[in-house]
Amino acid sequence: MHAETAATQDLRNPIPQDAASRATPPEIERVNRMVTPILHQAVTRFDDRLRPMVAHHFGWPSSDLPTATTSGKMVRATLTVLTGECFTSDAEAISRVTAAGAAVEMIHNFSLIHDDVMDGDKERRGRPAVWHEYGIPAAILTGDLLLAQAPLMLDGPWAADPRATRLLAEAVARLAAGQMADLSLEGRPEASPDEALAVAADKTGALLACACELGALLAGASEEAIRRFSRFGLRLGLAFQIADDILGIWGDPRRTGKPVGSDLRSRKGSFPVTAALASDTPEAAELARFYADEGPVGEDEARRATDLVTRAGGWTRAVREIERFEMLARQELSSVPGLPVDRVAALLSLTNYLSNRNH
Ligand code: GRG
Repeated sequence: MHAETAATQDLRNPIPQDAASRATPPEIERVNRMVTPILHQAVTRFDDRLRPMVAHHFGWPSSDLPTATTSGKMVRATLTVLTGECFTSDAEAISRVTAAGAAVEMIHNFSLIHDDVMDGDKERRGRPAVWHEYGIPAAILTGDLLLAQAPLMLDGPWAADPRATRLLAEAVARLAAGQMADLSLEGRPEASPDEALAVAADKTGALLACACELGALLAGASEEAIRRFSRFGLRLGLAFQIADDILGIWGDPRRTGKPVGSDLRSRKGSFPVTAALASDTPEAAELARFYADEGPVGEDEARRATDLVTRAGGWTRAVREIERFEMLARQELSSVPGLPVDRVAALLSLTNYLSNRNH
Protein backbone atom coordinates (compact mmCIF):
# COMPACT_ATOMS: atom_id res chain seq x y z
CA MET A 1 0.00 0.00 0.00
CA HIS A 2 1.19 3.54 -0.73
CA ALA A 3 2.78 5.03 2.43
CA GLU A 4 0.59 8.13 2.40
CA THR A 5 -2.57 6.06 2.06
CA ALA A 6 -1.49 3.82 4.93
CA ALA A 7 -0.79 6.80 7.17
CA THR A 8 -4.17 8.36 6.34
CA GLN A 9 -5.95 5.10 7.13
CA ASP A 10 -4.02 4.73 10.39
CA LEU A 11 -5.14 8.17 11.50
CA ARG A 12 -8.74 7.54 10.65
CA ASN A 13 -9.03 4.15 12.25
CA PRO A 14 -5.88 2.84 13.87
CA ILE A 15 -7.67 0.11 15.82
CA PRO A 16 -8.80 -2.71 13.51
CA GLN A 17 -12.50 -3.50 13.72
CA ASP A 18 -12.50 -7.26 13.38
CA ALA A 19 -15.73 -8.11 15.20
CA ALA A 20 -14.89 -11.81 15.60
CA SER A 21 -11.76 -11.17 17.67
CA ARG A 22 -13.58 -8.53 19.71
CA ALA A 23 -16.59 -10.47 21.04
CA THR A 24 -16.13 -11.25 24.75
CA PRO A 25 -15.02 -14.90 24.91
CA PRO A 26 -17.65 -17.10 26.58
CA GLU A 27 -14.95 -18.32 29.00
CA ILE A 28 -14.65 -14.80 30.44
CA GLU A 29 -18.40 -14.71 31.01
CA ARG A 30 -18.36 -18.18 32.57
CA VAL A 31 -15.52 -17.30 34.96
CA ASN A 32 -17.18 -13.99 35.78
CA ARG A 33 -20.24 -15.96 36.92
CA MET A 34 -18.00 -18.25 39.04
CA VAL A 35 -15.86 -15.55 40.64
CA THR A 36 -18.31 -12.68 41.19
CA PRO A 37 -20.36 -14.48 43.89
CA ILE A 38 -17.12 -15.23 45.76
CA LEU A 39 -16.04 -11.59 45.56
CA HIS A 40 -19.52 -10.46 46.51
CA GLN A 41 -19.59 -12.81 49.51
CA ALA A 42 -16.23 -11.45 50.69
CA VAL A 43 -17.45 -7.87 50.30
CA THR A 44 -20.60 -8.48 52.36
CA ARG A 45 -18.21 -9.04 55.29
CA PHE A 46 -16.62 -5.59 54.83
CA ASP A 47 -17.64 -2.77 57.15
CA ASP A 48 -20.86 -0.91 56.21
CA ARG A 49 -18.88 2.28 55.77
CA LEU A 50 -16.68 0.81 53.02
CA ARG A 51 -19.04 -1.56 51.17
CA PRO A 52 -20.70 1.19 49.07
CA MET A 53 -17.35 2.25 47.60
CA VAL A 54 -16.43 -1.32 46.71
CA ALA A 55 -19.86 -1.94 45.16
CA HIS A 56 -19.57 1.30 43.17
CA HIS A 57 -16.15 0.28 41.86
CA PHE A 58 -17.33 -3.18 40.79
CA GLY A 59 -20.49 -1.74 39.20
CA TRP A 60 -22.82 -3.58 41.55
CA PRO A 61 -26.18 -1.97 42.22
CA SER A 62 -25.71 -2.59 45.95
CA SER A 63 -23.22 -4.43 48.11
CA ASP A 64 -26.10 -6.26 49.82
CA LEU A 65 -27.73 -7.83 46.77
CA PRO A 66 -26.51 -11.04 45.12
CA THR A 67 -24.74 -10.02 41.94
CA ALA A 68 -24.05 -12.11 38.87
CA THR A 69 -21.31 -10.11 37.15
CA THR A 70 -18.93 -7.21 37.69
CA SER A 71 -18.08 -4.41 35.31
CA GLY A 72 -14.39 -5.40 34.98
CA LYS A 73 -13.39 -7.94 32.32
CA MET A 74 -12.10 -10.52 34.87
CA VAL A 75 -9.13 -11.30 32.66
CA ARG A 76 -6.86 -12.34 35.50
CA ALA A 77 -9.36 -14.65 37.21
CA THR A 78 -10.14 -16.18 33.81
CA LEU A 79 -6.45 -16.95 33.37
CA THR A 80 -6.29 -18.54 36.83
CA VAL A 81 -9.33 -20.73 36.24
CA LEU A 82 -8.45 -21.75 32.67
CA THR A 83 -4.90 -22.58 33.76
CA GLY A 84 -6.19 -24.62 36.70
CA GLU A 85 -8.56 -26.49 34.42
CA CYS A 86 -5.58 -27.49 32.27
CA PHE A 87 -4.40 -29.66 35.18
CA THR A 88 -7.42 -30.81 37.14
CA SER A 89 -11.17 -31.32 37.02
CA ASP A 90 -11.42 -32.19 40.70
CA ALA A 91 -14.21 -30.04 42.20
CA GLU A 92 -12.34 -29.03 45.36
CA ALA A 93 -9.21 -28.11 43.44
CA ILE A 94 -11.31 -26.00 41.05
CA SER A 95 -12.93 -24.20 44.02
CA ARG A 96 -9.45 -23.46 45.35
CA VAL A 97 -8.33 -22.19 41.96
CA THR A 98 -11.47 -20.06 41.54
CA ALA A 99 -10.97 -18.46 44.96
CA ALA A 100 -7.37 -17.70 43.96
CA GLY A 101 -8.76 -16.01 40.84
CA ALA A 102 -10.90 -13.84 43.15
CA ALA A 103 -7.78 -12.98 45.19
CA VAL A 104 -5.96 -11.82 42.06
CA GLU A 105 -8.99 -9.74 41.01
CA MET A 106 -9.03 -8.07 44.45
CA ILE A 107 -5.39 -7.09 44.02
CA HIS A 108 -6.05 -5.86 40.49
CA ASN A 109 -9.04 -3.77 41.60
CA PHE A 110 -7.11 -2.33 44.53
CA SER A 111 -4.43 -1.24 42.06
CA LEU A 112 -7.00 0.40 39.74
CA ILE A 113 -8.56 2.38 42.60
CA HIS A 114 -5.15 3.65 43.72
CA ASP A 115 -3.97 4.22 40.16
CA ASP A 116 -6.90 6.59 39.55
CA VAL A 117 -5.95 8.54 42.67
CA MET A 118 -2.31 8.79 41.58
CA ASP A 119 -3.17 9.79 38.01
CA GLY A 120 -6.13 12.02 38.95
CA ASP A 121 -8.27 10.05 36.46
CA LYS A 122 -11.90 10.91 37.10
CA GLU A 123 -13.50 8.02 35.24
CA ARG A 124 -13.13 4.27 35.47
CA ARG A 125 -15.21 1.76 33.51
CA GLY A 126 -17.45 4.60 32.29
CA ARG A 127 -18.35 5.68 35.84
CA PRO A 128 -16.79 8.14 38.29
CA ALA A 129 -13.58 6.76 39.80
CA VAL A 130 -13.94 5.91 43.49
CA TRP A 131 -11.89 8.96 44.56
CA HIS A 132 -13.96 11.25 42.34
CA GLU A 133 -17.24 9.99 43.82
CA TYR A 134 -16.22 9.53 47.48
CA GLY A 135 -12.98 11.48 47.96
CA ILE A 136 -9.31 10.50 48.07
CA PRO A 137 -9.18 9.25 51.70
CA ALA A 138 -12.13 6.90 51.03
CA ALA A 139 -10.48 5.63 47.83
CA ILE A 140 -7.21 4.93 49.64
CA LEU A 141 -9.05 3.02 52.35
CA THR A 142 -11.17 1.07 49.84
CA GLY A 143 -8.09 0.03 47.87
CA ASP A 144 -6.15 -0.86 51.02
CA LEU A 145 -9.03 -2.98 52.24
CA LEU A 146 -9.10 -5.02 48.99
CA LEU A 147 -5.32 -5.42 49.12
CA ALA A 148 -5.39 -6.60 52.73
CA GLN A 149 -8.30 -9.00 52.25
CA ALA A 150 -7.04 -10.63 49.04
CA PRO A 151 -4.76 -13.22 50.72
CA LEU A 152 -7.73 -14.43 52.80
CA MET A 153 -9.31 -15.69 49.60
CA LEU A 154 -6.54 -18.28 49.41
CA ASP A 155 -7.63 -19.67 52.76
CA GLY A 156 -10.97 -21.47 52.26
CA PRO A 157 -12.17 -24.78 53.69
CA TRP A 158 -8.71 -25.91 52.55
CA ALA A 159 -5.57 -24.63 54.30
CA ALA A 160 -3.91 -21.67 52.60
CA ASP A 161 -0.89 -22.79 50.61
CA PRO A 162 2.02 -20.64 51.90
CA ARG A 163 3.57 -20.70 48.46
CA ALA A 164 0.41 -19.26 46.93
CA THR A 165 0.42 -16.43 49.48
CA ARG A 166 4.06 -15.77 48.67
CA LEU A 167 3.38 -15.66 44.93
CA LEU A 168 0.65 -13.09 45.49
CA ALA A 169 2.91 -10.96 47.72
CA GLU A 170 5.73 -11.09 45.18
CA ALA A 171 3.39 -9.98 42.40
CA VAL A 172 2.21 -7.05 44.56
CA ALA A 173 5.84 -6.03 45.15
CA ARG A 174 6.48 -6.01 41.39
CA LEU A 175 3.26 -4.11 40.80
CA ALA A 176 4.41 -1.40 43.22
CA ALA A 177 7.87 -1.26 41.63
CA GLY A 178 6.34 -1.09 38.14
CA GLN A 179 4.00 1.70 39.16
CA MET A 180 6.86 3.67 40.69
CA ALA A 181 8.88 3.27 37.48
CA ASP A 182 5.83 4.20 35.41
CA LEU A 183 5.35 7.44 37.33
CA SER A 184 8.98 8.30 36.71
CA LEU A 185 8.49 7.79 32.93
CA GLU A 186 6.06 10.74 32.84
CA GLY A 187 7.65 13.84 31.36
CA ARG A 188 10.86 11.94 30.43
CA PRO A 189 10.89 12.07 26.63
CA GLU A 190 14.28 10.33 26.54
CA ALA A 191 12.88 7.07 28.00
CA SER A 192 13.42 4.19 25.58
CA PRO A 193 10.85 1.65 24.30
CA ASP A 194 12.80 -1.01 26.25
CA GLU A 195 12.34 0.95 29.46
CA ALA A 196 8.61 1.13 28.75
CA LEU A 197 8.53 -2.66 28.24
CA ALA A 198 10.38 -3.25 31.53
CA VAL A 199 7.76 -1.14 33.30
CA ALA A 200 4.94 -3.05 31.59
CA ALA A 201 6.46 -6.36 32.68
CA ASP A 202 6.29 -5.29 36.34
CA LYS A 203 3.16 -3.20 36.34
CA THR A 204 0.98 -5.60 34.36
CA GLY A 205 2.90 -8.74 33.39
CA ALA A 206 3.67 -9.73 36.99
CA LEU A 207 0.00 -10.03 37.99
CA LEU A 208 -1.00 -11.93 34.85
CA ALA A 209 1.95 -14.26 35.41
CA CYS A 210 0.89 -14.70 39.04
CA ALA A 211 -2.72 -15.44 37.95
CA CYS A 212 -1.44 -18.31 35.79
CA GLU A 213 1.08 -19.56 38.35
CA LEU A 214 -1.61 -19.73 41.04
CA GLY A 215 -3.93 -21.67 38.74
CA ALA A 216 -1.20 -24.16 37.91
CA LEU A 217 0.13 -24.45 41.47
CA LEU A 218 -3.26 -24.96 43.13
CA ALA A 219 -4.27 -27.50 40.48
CA GLY A 220 -1.19 -29.61 41.21
CA ALA A 221 0.86 -28.92 38.06
CA SER A 222 4.57 -29.84 37.91
CA GLU A 223 7.25 -27.25 38.71
CA GLU A 224 8.20 -27.06 35.05
CA ALA A 225 4.58 -26.47 33.98
CA ILE A 226 4.16 -23.76 36.65
CA ARG A 227 7.27 -22.02 35.29
CA ARG A 228 6.03 -22.20 31.71
CA PHE A 229 2.59 -20.87 32.62
CA SER A 230 4.26 -18.05 34.52
CA ARG A 231 6.17 -17.10 31.36
CA PHE A 232 2.98 -17.45 29.31
CA GLY A 233 1.23 -14.98 31.66
CA LEU A 234 4.13 -12.54 31.58
CA ARG A 235 4.28 -12.47 27.80
CA LEU A 236 0.53 -12.20 27.49
CA GLY A 237 0.70 -9.41 30.07
CA LEU A 238 3.12 -7.49 27.87
CA ALA A 239 0.86 -7.84 24.82
CA PHE A 240 -2.10 -6.86 27.02
CA GLN A 241 -0.38 -3.74 28.40
CA ILE A 242 0.66 -2.53 24.95
CA ALA A 243 -2.93 -3.08 23.78
CA ASP A 244 -3.97 -0.99 26.82
CA ASP A 245 -1.47 1.70 25.78
CA ILE A 246 -3.02 1.74 22.31
CA LEU A 247 -6.47 2.20 23.84
CA GLY A 248 -5.11 4.98 26.09
CA ILE A 249 -4.18 6.94 22.95
CA TRP A 250 -6.50 5.84 20.15
CA GLY A 251 -9.34 4.15 22.08
CA ASP A 252 -12.98 5.10 21.64
CA PRO A 253 -14.03 6.87 24.89
CA ARG A 254 -17.49 5.25 24.63
CA ARG A 255 -15.84 1.85 24.92
CA THR A 256 -12.85 2.52 27.15
CA GLY A 257 -14.71 4.74 29.62
CA LYS A 258 -11.73 7.14 29.44
CA PRO A 259 -11.49 10.59 27.81
CA VAL A 260 -10.15 11.03 24.24
CA GLY A 261 -6.36 10.64 24.11
CA SER A 262 -6.34 10.19 27.87
CA ASP A 263 -2.72 8.99 28.16
CA LEU A 264 -1.44 11.89 26.06
CA ARG A 265 -3.41 14.39 28.12
CA SER A 266 -1.46 13.26 31.16
CA ARG A 267 1.74 12.98 29.08
CA LYS A 268 2.21 9.32 29.96
CA GLY A 269 5.35 7.64 28.68
CA SER A 270 3.65 4.51 27.35
CA PHE A 271 5.23 2.15 24.79
CA PRO A 272 3.75 3.75 21.61
CA VAL A 273 4.96 7.17 22.77
CA THR A 274 8.50 6.00 23.54
CA ALA A 275 8.57 4.21 20.16
CA ALA A 276 7.38 7.36 18.39
CA LEU A 277 9.90 9.53 20.24
CA ALA A 278 12.70 7.12 19.37
CA SER A 279 11.93 7.46 15.64
CA ASP A 280 14.15 9.80 13.71
CA THR A 281 11.29 11.88 12.31
CA PRO A 282 10.17 15.54 12.44
CA GLU A 283 7.02 14.32 14.21
CA ALA A 284 9.18 12.86 17.00
CA ALA A 285 10.83 16.25 17.53
CA GLU A 286 7.43 17.96 17.69
CA LEU A 287 6.13 15.28 20.06
CA ALA A 288 9.20 15.79 22.30
CA ARG A 289 8.31 19.50 22.52
CA PHE A 290 4.74 18.58 23.48
CA TYR A 291 6.11 16.26 26.18
CA ALA A 292 8.51 18.90 27.50
CA ASP A 293 5.58 21.31 28.08
CA GLU A 294 3.81 21.23 31.40
CA GLY A 295 0.51 23.06 30.93
CA PRO A 296 -2.90 21.37 30.78
CA VAL A 297 -3.72 19.58 27.50
CA GLY A 298 -7.05 20.34 25.80
CA GLU A 299 -8.92 18.00 23.44
CA ASP A 300 -7.55 19.59 20.24
CA GLU A 301 -3.97 19.42 21.49
CA ALA A 302 -4.51 15.79 22.52
CA ARG A 303 -5.74 15.00 19.00
CA ARG A 304 -2.69 16.71 17.47
CA ALA A 305 -0.37 14.73 19.76
CA THR A 306 -2.23 11.54 18.82
CA ASP A 307 -1.61 12.26 15.12
CA LEU A 308 2.08 12.86 15.86
CA VAL A 309 2.44 9.50 17.62
CA THR A 310 0.70 7.80 14.68
CA ARG A 311 2.81 9.53 12.03
CA ALA A 312 6.04 8.85 13.95
CA GLY A 313 5.25 5.12 13.80
CA GLY A 314 4.18 4.64 17.43
CA TRP A 315 1.03 2.76 16.53
CA THR A 316 2.67 0.50 13.93
CA ARG A 317 5.51 -0.43 16.28
CA ALA A 318 3.11 -1.09 19.15
CA VAL A 319 1.03 -3.43 17.00
CA ARG A 320 4.17 -5.28 15.90
CA GLU A 321 5.25 -5.69 19.51
CA ILE A 322 1.84 -7.01 20.53
CA GLU A 323 2.08 -9.61 17.76
CA ARG A 324 5.57 -10.59 18.92
CA PHE A 325 4.54 -11.08 22.56
CA GLU A 326 1.35 -12.85 21.55
CA MET A 327 3.42 -15.31 19.53
CA LEU A 328 5.89 -15.82 22.38
CA ALA A 329 2.99 -16.47 24.75
CA ARG A 330 1.53 -19.06 22.38
CA GLN A 331 4.91 -20.76 22.08
CA GLU A 332 5.18 -21.03 25.85
CA LEU A 333 1.76 -22.63 26.05
CA SER A 334 2.46 -25.12 23.31
CA SER A 335 5.67 -26.19 25.09
CA VAL A 336 3.68 -27.81 27.94
CA PRO A 337 2.93 -31.42 26.98
CA GLY A 338 -0.34 -33.25 27.59
CA LEU A 339 -2.70 -30.30 28.17
CA PRO A 340 -6.40 -30.82 27.34
CA VAL A 341 -6.97 -29.55 23.80
CA ASP A 342 -10.16 -27.62 24.58
CA ARG A 343 -8.55 -25.75 27.54
CA VAL A 344 -5.58 -24.78 25.39
CA ALA A 345 -7.99 -23.59 22.69
CA ALA A 346 -9.82 -21.48 25.30
CA LEU A 347 -6.52 -19.93 26.47
CA LEU A 348 -5.48 -19.22 22.89
CA SER A 349 -8.79 -17.58 22.13
CA LEU A 350 -8.39 -15.46 25.29
CA THR A 351 -4.88 -14.53 24.16
CA ASN A 352 -6.23 -13.38 20.81
CA TYR A 353 -9.03 -11.39 22.45
CA LEU A 354 -6.70 -9.66 24.89
CA SER A 355 -4.28 -8.63 22.17
CA ASN A 356 -7.04 -7.24 19.94
CA ARG A 357 -9.39 -5.72 22.49
CA ASN A 358 -11.18 -2.41 22.09
CA HIS A 359 -12.01 -1.80 25.79
C1 GRG B 1 1.09 -2.73 44.73
C2 GRG B 1 1.70 -1.49 46.83
C3 GRG B 1 1.12 -1.47 45.47
C4 GRG B 1 0.59 -0.34 44.98
C5 GRG B 1 -0.22 -0.25 43.74
C6 GRG B 1 -1.39 1.68 41.69
C7 GRG B 1 -0.40 0.59 41.49
C8 GRG B 1 0.54 0.27 42.59
C9 GRG B 1 -0.30 -0.09 40.35
C10 GRG B 1 -1.19 0.18 39.20
C11 GRG B 1 -0.86 -0.75 38.13
C12 GRG B 1 -1.80 -0.63 36.96
C13 GRG B 1 -3.04 0.20 37.05
C14 GRG B 1 -1.49 -1.27 35.86
C15 GRG B 1 -2.35 -1.24 34.65
C16 GRG B 1 -2.78 -2.60 34.34
C17 GRG B 1 -3.92 -2.62 33.36
C18 GRG B 1 -3.60 -2.93 31.94
C19 GRG B 1 -5.15 -2.35 33.77
C20 GRG B 1 -6.37 -2.52 32.97
O1 GRG B 1 -6.81 -3.82 33.25
P1 GRG B 1 -8.16 -4.42 32.67
O2 GRG B 1 -8.34 -3.93 31.27
O3 GRG B 1 -9.24 -3.70 33.61
O4 GRG B 1 -8.16 -5.86 32.89
P2 GRG B 1 -10.74 -4.17 33.92
O5 GRG B 1 -11.50 -2.88 34.14
O6 GRG B 1 -11.28 -4.96 32.77
O7 GRG B 1 -10.69 -4.99 35.19
